[in-house]
Amino acid sequence: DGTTAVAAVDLGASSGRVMLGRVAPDRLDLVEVNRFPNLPVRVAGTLHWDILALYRGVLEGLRAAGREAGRITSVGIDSWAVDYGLLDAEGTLLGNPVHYRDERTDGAMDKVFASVPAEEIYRITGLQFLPFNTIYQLAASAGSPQLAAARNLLLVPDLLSYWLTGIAGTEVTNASTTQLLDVRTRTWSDRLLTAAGVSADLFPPLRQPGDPAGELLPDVLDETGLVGPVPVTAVGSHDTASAVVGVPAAGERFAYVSCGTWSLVGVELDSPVLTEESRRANFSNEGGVDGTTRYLRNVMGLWLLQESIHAWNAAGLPADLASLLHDAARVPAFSAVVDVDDPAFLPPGDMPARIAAACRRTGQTPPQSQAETVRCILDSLALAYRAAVHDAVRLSGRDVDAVHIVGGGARNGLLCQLTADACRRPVVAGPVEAAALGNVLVQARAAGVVHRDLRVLRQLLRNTQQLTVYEPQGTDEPWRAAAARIGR
Ligand code: ADP
Ligand code: LRH
Repeated sequence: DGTTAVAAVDLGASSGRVMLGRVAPDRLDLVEVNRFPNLPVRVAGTLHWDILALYRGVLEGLRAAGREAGRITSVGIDSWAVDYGLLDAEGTLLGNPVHYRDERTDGAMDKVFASVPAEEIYRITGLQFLPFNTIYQLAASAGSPQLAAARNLLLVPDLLSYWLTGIAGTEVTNASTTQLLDVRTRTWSDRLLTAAGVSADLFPPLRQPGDPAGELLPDVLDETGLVGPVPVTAVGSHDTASAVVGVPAAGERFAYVSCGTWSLVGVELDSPVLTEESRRANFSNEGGVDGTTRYLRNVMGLWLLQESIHAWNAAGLPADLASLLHDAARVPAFSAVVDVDDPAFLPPGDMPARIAAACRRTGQTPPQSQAETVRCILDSLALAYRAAVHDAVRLSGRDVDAVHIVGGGARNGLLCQLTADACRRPVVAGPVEAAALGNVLVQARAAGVVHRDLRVLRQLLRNTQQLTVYEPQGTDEPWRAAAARIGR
């Protein structure tokens, strides 16, 4: 039919999926061929990713993609950032990758700051300070037999790519989230590698989105029923980098909320902002596709909602997302708001109880029902997006006319409307699968199927994907008052 078929593997913190993309210069279709839950496992007190279950989901997805399309021109992989597997001298995985929400990084930041001050780390990396950045995970496991035995460190998408191809590399957008990369040169910082207690040769060679990343191994072709050769292509392997490619913006005056388990809120720039003010606002200069800067801040995201539903289900209370959102739209706004970025919300646990405690701490009556708790979460997320968009604009000097919401949160009409109201700008919601689409597009242009220019790729998204616009309603006043209640 004149289209080229590529498979995009996109692993989020809540689910993984393999999507089949069919692309031509004026066509972009995406079908989900496999989706699987991403369920972490606590073993001996440590929270791990179930990496083999994820890999099985990838293989099953590739098989399904082949059945659907016949021939697959390329495969690309993206996932959540910062986490990694360690390989020994024979290339065997040394233990399951540890989850970034595991508490082993408690206190690790201060350990690193003792050798390199935070100000200097920011000048080198431009990265926001999150307790689970790879640099702190490594510092936390310094001196462990596992790290001593390790010959290679592979970030999660690079690990899966290694299993598929036998070739090890480090894709640069995801490498930028380690806080070990120099933001200007986009190469490893010796000073920070030393502070983390590792040497540069732990990392396989850097590769850029669009670079070839090997071919499926014979055993993988057997497992998946695909007919070789099937090349693997490096994409923006950080899911957020692929999601930003997948933002259907016209021009450059836009902000985005990549809205899934996390909400990543910011703008796209040509060059990093490394000012002291930017550091104090904890803004990140993450590496984007085509050398762009993803100038953004992490907001705790729909994790708060996912984990509340989890707690209610565990307590035997019925809690399904659609009816909770329906009910939340019918309870009063701003009854209570919390600072969603309070570190108390980071680890897994009883989120409704933590939210109630945060309300009490700030002199507010805690939510009295599930619907009120959900409303509190959504009002509070919109409030955090408002602050992050304002900070991004103020610190970068890039004014924005619209806020794009992509990812699963684009399906949440109440959240989209609240975001439009809070940011005082139209919200364009969709696509839901922006990361997979960004992944597909970077593969398609490496295959020469579509134009190289990001703007042309985004035009293709606007022409082919279903988008919903939410116009701002109400005034800024209640938002300002709500922000004041939590001191923001
Ligand atoms: P991740 O990539 O981090 O796993 P996703 O982008 O898949 O996350 O988004 C998952 C989130 O999207 C869910 O936690 C949920 O809040 C939201 N979501 C998914 N489907 C719907 C829906 N039909 N209505 C409202 N929200 C939805
Ligand atoms: C979103 C994400 C985000 C990171 C976090 C660890 O999935 O990649 O950009 O900060 O996971």
